[in-house]
Amino acid sequence: MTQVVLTETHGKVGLIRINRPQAMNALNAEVMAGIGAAIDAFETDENIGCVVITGNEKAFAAGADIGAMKDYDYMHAYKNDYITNGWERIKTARKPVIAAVAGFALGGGCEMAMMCDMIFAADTAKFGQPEIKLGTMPGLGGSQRLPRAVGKAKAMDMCLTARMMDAVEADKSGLVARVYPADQLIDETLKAAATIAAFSLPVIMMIKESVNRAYESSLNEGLLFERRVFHSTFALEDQKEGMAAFAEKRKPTFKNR
Ligand code: CO8
Repeated sequence: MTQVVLTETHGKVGLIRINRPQAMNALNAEVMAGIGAAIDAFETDENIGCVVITGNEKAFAAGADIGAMKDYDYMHAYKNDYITNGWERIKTARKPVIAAVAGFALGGGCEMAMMCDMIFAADTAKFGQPEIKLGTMPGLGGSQRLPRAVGKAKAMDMCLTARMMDAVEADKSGLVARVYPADQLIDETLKAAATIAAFSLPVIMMIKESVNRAYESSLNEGLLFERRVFHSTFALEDQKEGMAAFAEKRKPTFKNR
């Protein structure tokens, strides 16, 4: 049987590939469980410092699997808390997760990309929340994360007209961190992930946690959180090593503690 989620490690980087090419990588419970299991494994692996999630050249993921959900009724969706259990593992990952998006990232695919800490896009990437065309709406965070990423006007436009945003517009609008020619996307994303993973793991995690606070708290609460976490870095051997190495004009050797 084909595995719908494949994993590889590249040095200190864990790579997760969604592998349902015949269905444009549409997301179903099996795919999400596979992604969850891969994240669990990379989170517990001391050697991994950053995770990348990607699809294939045609699609990151073209949404939730329409075939699987088309006959659900309200009671089924509500009672089973559809797309909750097992679908949001990325959100709770403590190591950074980068989405490397080529081709379509639509509906749940766009939402899953936005659940990651940042998106690197191929010049072929197309983002959209076209659920309205199916008589439904974003359900995995699209109506909340998209406005925070691109502003209310563009988010309304995309969710209400179902239009897609290409890589140039996504870059200009702040939805993606970087854009690369499609054939360089994975290499460049892995390179950036390796850069991150070479730093001190506790510091990586503290920075991720602090940046995420910017979305989840008031400015003052976020500033206080940042200040306290910053103070705590002075308890790290890696802070001593990083600053000593700077003073001694040498490369630091971080021990992740
Ligand atoms: N679900 C199931 N199968 C899909 C999906 C999907 N979302 N998208 C594509 N496929 C299948 C097609 O049915 C087709 O299968 P087959 O060859 O057996 O007919 C195959 O993938 C190839 O697709 P196309 O022939 O349509 O390829 P095109 O290049 O012509 O078009 C598109 C590509 C534009 C991506 C087109 O397939 C499309 O519009 N797909 C649907 C996009 C969409 O509406 N996504 C939103 C889904 S709803 C959703 O995500 C709910 C969000 C809330 C929950 C989120 C949880 C993750």
